[in-house]
Order: sequence, then structure tokens, then C-alpha cells
Amino acid sequence: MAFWSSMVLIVLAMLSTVLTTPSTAEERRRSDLEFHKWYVHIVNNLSQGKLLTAHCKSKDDDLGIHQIPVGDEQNWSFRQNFFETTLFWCSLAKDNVHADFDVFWDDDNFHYRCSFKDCIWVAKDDGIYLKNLPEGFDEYRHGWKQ
Ligand SMILES: *[C@@H]1O[C@H](CO)[C@@H](O)[C@H](O)[C@H]1NC(C)=O
Ligand SMILES: CC(=O)N[C@H]1CO[C@H](CO)[C@@H](O)[C@@H]1O
Repeated sequence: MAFWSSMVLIVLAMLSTVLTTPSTAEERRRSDLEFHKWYVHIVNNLSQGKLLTAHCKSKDDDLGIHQIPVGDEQNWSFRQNFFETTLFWCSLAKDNVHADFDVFWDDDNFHYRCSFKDCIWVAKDDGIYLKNLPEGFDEYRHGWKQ
């Protein structure tokens, strides 16, 4: 009886170790990233000298309206805050079309594309691309809307 109850306790102790280890690894990853500095870039790669109008915001900051000439960019940096999930979004416009989308959020697949530092959004004639920095190509992400 005592033998079986101690076996049960040992098994439970082992299980709880197995179940809690990933969460401490996750916490460690989060504290590594907590004071991590990120850059977001909005690049105008439109043809024919078209101006790109960008209006980007977070919950706390309105970065204002920027007119970005071809070949130029708007960029800003910030430190990620894991206690209030950091999120930026933009409204981009050219001619009579626009695209509204998130430009920074908390997601490993997204952070990977930024090489954990530079999230580069490129406006082209056919839509908005996100640079996949580690793999070296531009991924089509959003179309222009009327
Ligand atoms: C940020 O944008 C400016 C143009 O507004 C550019 O001159 C500068 O090189 C950019 N910085 C980075 C780190 O890309
Ligand atoms: C940042 C970026 O993607 N720049 C490209 C803009 O388009 C020209 C060709 O039209 C490319 O050479 C640049 O690399």
C-alpha cells in the first residue's frame, strides 16, 4: 500500500517536471526578447516615381502621415513589451488604392522573417511584400484595395 502510493507520487512528480520544463524555456525565451530592439521599415518600391503615403500606429503612438518617395523608406525602432503585446499597423496608399495591415506582432514565424531585428515591408505596384530576410526573397502579403 505504502509502496504503491509512493510510486504514484514519484510518477506524478516526474510528470510535473516534464510538463513544466517547456514553460520555463518559454519564459526564458520571453525574457531574452523582452528588451530586444526591433526595427520596422516601410519601403517605397513603386514604379514611375509614385509617392507612397504611410500612416502607422500602435495602441500608444501615432507615427503620423509620411510621404515616402520611390527608393526611400520610413523606419522606426521600439523595444518589445511582452506584458502588453506590441503591435503596430499601417495604412498605405498610392493613387486611389490603399492597404491596411499589421506590420509588427508577436509571432515566431513572423520574427524569423525579420531575422529577429528588421521587419521590412515593401510596397510594389501589385501589392505589399514582406522581406523574408533569412531566405532572401520578398513574400507577397497584401493586395491594393479600391
Ligand atoms: C531609415 O529611413 C531613412 C529615410 O527616412 C534612411 O535614410 C535610413 O537609412 C533608414 N535607416 C535604416 C536603419 O534603414
Ligand atoms: C527594397 C527593394 O525591394 N528594392 C527593389 C526595388 O525595385 C528594384 C527594381 O525595380 C530593385 O532593384 C530593388 O532591389
